Amino acid sequence: QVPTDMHLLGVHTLHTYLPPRRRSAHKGSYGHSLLVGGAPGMSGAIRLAGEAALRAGSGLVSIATHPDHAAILNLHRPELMVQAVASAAQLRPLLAHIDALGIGPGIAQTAWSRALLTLVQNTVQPKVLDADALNLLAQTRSQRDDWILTPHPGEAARLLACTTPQVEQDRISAARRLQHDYGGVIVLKGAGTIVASSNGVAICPAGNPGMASGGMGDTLTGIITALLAQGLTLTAAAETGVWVHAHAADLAAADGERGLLASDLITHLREAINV
Ligand code: NPW
Ligand code: AMP
Ligand code: MG
Repeated sequence: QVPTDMHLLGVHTLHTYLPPRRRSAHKGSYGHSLLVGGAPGMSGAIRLAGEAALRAGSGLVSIATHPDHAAILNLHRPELMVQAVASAAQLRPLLAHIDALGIGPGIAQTAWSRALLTLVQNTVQPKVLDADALNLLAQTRSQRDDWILTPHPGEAARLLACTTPQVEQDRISAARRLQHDYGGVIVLKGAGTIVASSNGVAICPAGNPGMASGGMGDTLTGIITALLAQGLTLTAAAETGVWVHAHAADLAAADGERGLLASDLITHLREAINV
């Protein structure tokens, strides 16, 4: 028997939470997303997050990234705005003009990323923390009600100070414990992604093992950030983003699961979010 506080995600999730575009809409109607990340060697992660945010319907998308590669980050995707940030002081002015932010893809664990996270985690906008932002959070263990954390089982284990097999053994309990310990909304990724909020738990039946390739989680960060920027609540953005991400991957897997790339998911995102 399914507990009363549990439900499945599906196309109804998208239709419930994401209204059709108004005829009089303009780009300001759909929010400005900021994606923060991309240490040297991992610029692709934040680029994928930014592209996914564009395809998930954010009116504007900015990326704040390491100065080493900022100048080339929007190559072949000129809709992306890119700012080089060498320090938290250079990131601060960008925060005045955005509606939601996502931090973590490819950000690594350095003095630079620590400083950016410290600034960003205290902003008023709703936010998504992923990847090494979560590994940094595991060291400070703070709690907020305005963030979505998107750990894969390895990151969840670090946040809970346990092992990955312990997380995988009872994924629902692990997601609930993360929500209890860190607040906000938790997206515990993997086959059958779980979204846990203080209102209950949702499970995503969509998605496929073609998604077991680098960069897939980075695109999810971009999608959920874009939905927050469009004004969805934390739970609505997390549930809708998880389903749309998995559905786009299922559309992309029509050509085969083996060799499926995060870029292929992005190619199908527009179709997935307009069903
Ligand atoms: P294992 O191997 O099974 O024991 P890490 P990362 C576990 C960036 N990227 N079920 C797994 O455990 C990211 O944004 C950049 C079970 C493994 O030990 C990050 O910033 C790219 N276990 C950074 O790289 C493309 C699972 O977690 C550990 C699991 C590091 O991210 C790639 C791996 O996690 C990448 O996105 C599952 N479903 N999933 C780019 N193009 O720039 C994961 N694990 O050590 O946190 O490293 O996730 O690769
Ligand atoms: P990350 O490990 O951060 O790159 O995230 C991987 C993404 O791919 C998450 O959204 C996972 O839920 C998804 N994913 C990975 N493997 C599978 C799988 N076997 N079935 C469904 N989704 C998966
Ligand atoms: Mg990841």
